[in-house]
Amino acid sequence: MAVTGARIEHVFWQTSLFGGLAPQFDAGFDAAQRVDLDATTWVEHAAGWLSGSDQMLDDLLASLPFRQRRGVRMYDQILDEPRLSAWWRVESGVPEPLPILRDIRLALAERYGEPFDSIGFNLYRDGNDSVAWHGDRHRHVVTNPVIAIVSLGAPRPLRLRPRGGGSSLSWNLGNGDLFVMGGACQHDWEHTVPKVRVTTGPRMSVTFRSV
Ligand SMILES: O=C(O)CCC(=O)C(=O)O
Repeated sequence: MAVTGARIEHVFWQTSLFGGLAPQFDAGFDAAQRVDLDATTWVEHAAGWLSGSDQMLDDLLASLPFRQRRGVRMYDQILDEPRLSAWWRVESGVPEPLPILRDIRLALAERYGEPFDSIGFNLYRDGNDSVAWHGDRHRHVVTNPVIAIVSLGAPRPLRLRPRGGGSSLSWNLGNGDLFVMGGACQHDWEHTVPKVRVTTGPRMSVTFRSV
C-alpha cells in the first residue's frame, strides 16, 4: 500500500459476500449480544451489523486524510503508531465524512445514551499494523466512557483482558461487525488489536466516542 501525501492508494482486498452493497445498518440492533465481563463491565457484539461495509471502506479510503501518529508509547517504547488514523468531531462544524455515518452515530447515541460526538478511524493496512494493550485515555476525563466500534474489511482479533494481566477474551471483528465496550471497561480492562501473520486485507475500525 502506498501512502501519498494524505491519501491512500492501491489497496486491494477480497470483499465479503454482501460487503459491496450500499451500506445499511441494523437500526433495531436485533443481533446484539451483551456479555458482562464482571460486575461493572459489559461489552456488546452485533455480528454483521453493517451490510455494505466494503463499500464504506472504499469510500473512506478514498476520502479521509489518514496520518500516522508520531511518538506513541507502545510496548514501553516511544514509537510511531503502527497503523494510520483520521478523526472527525462535531465541533469541527463540518458534516460527517459520509452521510450514513451521521445516521449510525445518532442510532448509537440513542441506544447507548451517549452523544458520540467524535469519530476516530483506524486503518490496519496489513498484519503488521496493530495497537498495543491499553485502556482508552479518555477514561481520565470521563467515568465509564462507552466506545462503539464498527469494523470494516478483513476481520482481526480484538482482545480484552483485566488490567494488569489475566487471561484474555477475543472477538474476530471485521465485515461490518459492531462491538461496544461499556461500564468500567476502559478503567478495569485493557484491549489490543495484535499483529497477525496472515490477513486477507486491510481492516478499518470506525470508533465512536463522546468527548
Ligand atoms: O481498532 C480497534 O478495533 C480498536 C481501536 C482502539 O483500541 C483505539 O483506537 O483505542
